[in-house]
Amino acid sequence: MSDAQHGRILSHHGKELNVEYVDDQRQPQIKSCHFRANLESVVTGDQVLWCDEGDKGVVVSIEPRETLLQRPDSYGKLRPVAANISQLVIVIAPEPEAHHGLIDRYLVAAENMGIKCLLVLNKADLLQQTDYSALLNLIASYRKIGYEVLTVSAHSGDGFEELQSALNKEVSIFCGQSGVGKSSLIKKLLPDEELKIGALSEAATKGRHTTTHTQLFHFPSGGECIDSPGIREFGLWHMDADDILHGFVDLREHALNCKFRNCQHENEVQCGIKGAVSEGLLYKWRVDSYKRIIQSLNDVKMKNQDKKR
Ligand SMILES: Nc1nc2c(ncn2[C@@H]2O[C@H](COP(=O)(O)OP(=O)(O)OP(=O)(O)O)[C@@H](O)[C@H]2O)c(=O)[nH]1
Ligand SMILES: [Mg+2]
Ligand SMILES: [Zn+2]
Repeated sequence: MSDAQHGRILSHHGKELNVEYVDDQRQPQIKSCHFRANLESVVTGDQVLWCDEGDKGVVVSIEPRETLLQRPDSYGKLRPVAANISQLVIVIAPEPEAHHGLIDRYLVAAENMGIKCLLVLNKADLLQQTDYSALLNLIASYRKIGYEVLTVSAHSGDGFEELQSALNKEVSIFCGQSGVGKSSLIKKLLPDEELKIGALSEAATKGRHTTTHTQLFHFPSGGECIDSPGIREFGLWHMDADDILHGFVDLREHALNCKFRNCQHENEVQCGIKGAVSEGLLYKWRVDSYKRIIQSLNDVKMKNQDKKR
């Protein structure tokens, strides 16, 4: 076996890893690798050490991660999604319908990772066809809270200059529901890359995701983007109530004005959150969204206690 050398995980599919490295001629190469069984989950974006074993390589260690996006799988086990990312790009569209609950959860995750968030409304070409005022109001609200929202169309190319410049020098992961056009956006940015684009009807009706694994792409001008499979739910059970509040950037300052440290913002006196809602300083739907997430943490806690009994 050769000496260990440095590499970067471009994709992870089952037991297969694609590792990018620089060869003796300083040229970028890709090697198909597997990983040592004792290694914790290796993910796209990881910096690793690997050894050449001929046809295949083997990843032997993961270098310390700067950031890690993770989420619980359907069994509640926490799974890493991607490592060393600097920006979360939350893609939404008029179709399939955007749900603010999912957006809020992504925002909480990004705030707690200390990375940038960018909201991208794709399929802007559809906006003329029907009345999407609810969606446009939602976007206006996120802008007011302080988030950047770009309006783009992977089909027409509208908004792509702004999108490209927001992605420059960042390592961005594209997240969101299945069918919003994450892969279509990346394909439009990088026409030479092979990416599968799915028919929306299939994703919506059969719950099938076109993209099945997380994959990293380079921009010629610098910066990288990661395509990921669409999701329906994003559990935050691995976080505590303080993390959730930290993730609601608009709520957290008002919560400081609550009289009680453990205020539930329901019927307590001197509640900073309720006060801010009545003064029109906070959106009630954001407060409700926050409470729903807190409730979901409590539900999981109760379930776990029941199991132990
Ligand atoms: N009208 C319109 N349709 C779009 C646009 N971008 C993507 N689509 C369509 O939306 C559908 C889904 O696109 P994908 O890029 O596969 O969506 P995805 O988010 O990658 O989906 P998953 O991989 O399943 O998570 C395809 O039929 C695309 O042609 C757009 O700007 N306008
Ligand atoms: Mg896709
Ligand atoms: Zn309160």
